[in-house]
Amino acid sequence: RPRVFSGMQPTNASLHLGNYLGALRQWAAMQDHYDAFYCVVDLHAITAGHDADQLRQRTRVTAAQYIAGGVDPERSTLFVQSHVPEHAQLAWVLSCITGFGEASRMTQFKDKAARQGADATTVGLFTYPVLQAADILLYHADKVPVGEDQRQHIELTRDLGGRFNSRFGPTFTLPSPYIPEATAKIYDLQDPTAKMSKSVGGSGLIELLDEPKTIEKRIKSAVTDTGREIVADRENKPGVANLITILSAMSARPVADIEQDFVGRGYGDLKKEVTSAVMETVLPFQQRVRELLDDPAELDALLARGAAKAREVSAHTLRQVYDRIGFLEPE
Ligand code: AQP
Repeated sequence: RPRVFSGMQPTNASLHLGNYLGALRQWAAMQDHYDAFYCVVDLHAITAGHDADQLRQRTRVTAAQYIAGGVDPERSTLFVQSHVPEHAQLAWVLSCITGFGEASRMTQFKDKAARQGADATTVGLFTYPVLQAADILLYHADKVPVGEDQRQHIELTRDLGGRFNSRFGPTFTLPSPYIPEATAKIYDLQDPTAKMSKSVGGSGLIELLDEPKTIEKRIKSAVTDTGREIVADRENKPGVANLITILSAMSARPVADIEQDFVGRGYGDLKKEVTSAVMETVLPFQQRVRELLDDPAELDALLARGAAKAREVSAHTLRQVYDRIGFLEPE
């Protein structure tokens, strides 16, 4: 079976609707057809400042959300990145074949660094995409389900994998991004021209573990426009288009049907339907996360089993890489 790899950072207490629609939901759907590896990328989560106790807690909460979102730890390999040392080890090797200029062109780094300021920006944030390339290449992943914002990083992963292969001999599979167009980018409800984002936060964010009341309030106060028409016009009506995208994805109804349904109705109605569609997923999701967190020992045991499975692949890949580049095998 072809392989799939993806991961998310445990940087917040909750995943948001963009993470769910852009990534997690695809992960769950792909388990049936792929040999799937899903990782809580905690090494990535320390690139922009963090609190240790919070990280411990958020790593478990993120893993619990993967499961609540449909990842089945029996069918997929679900693990925590720092439990598998080969990620950091391969990242070092790849960083030695990455051009400084090449890494400097990563737009996500440029955006985040601009937000943080030069003194607060770490070298870890700069080399983040190289670590991400290592995550993916270690498992010989064919496909990487992500949102649109990750396309450039997957391109870099292919470049680095290809470069290594041509310098040292065929070693890595070159992955392709898997980015279904409809949910490639969910926008901020307050600024529907910007992607919904954990690090930007604010009231335009729908967090899956938020109080249902808060979620309802945020959808109610989503920015629309002064017009009346309910059409998915990204260019002229980005707020309305975003709400339609969310409704369509959450209720599995085609956009055209929704537009048809809302002819002559108002934005208030649209927001009500978005709210109930979101709640239908979010309420059982929250319940499942609570159950999983009630038994952290069981969750930790499950993650340990996942890490052991992941290492069966990653240790083999790293050994091959070390051999190809001329590191002596230890006695
Ligand atoms: N708004 C979005 N629409 C669709 N997909 C999205 N993703 C993130 N935001 C949207 C996808 O979710 C996964 C999260 O990966 P990550 O934890 O590495 O975080 P990220 O890509 O950096 O995006 P976040 O979660 O909003 O955090 P910020 O903006 O703070 O960095 C990825 O597959 C991503 O594409």
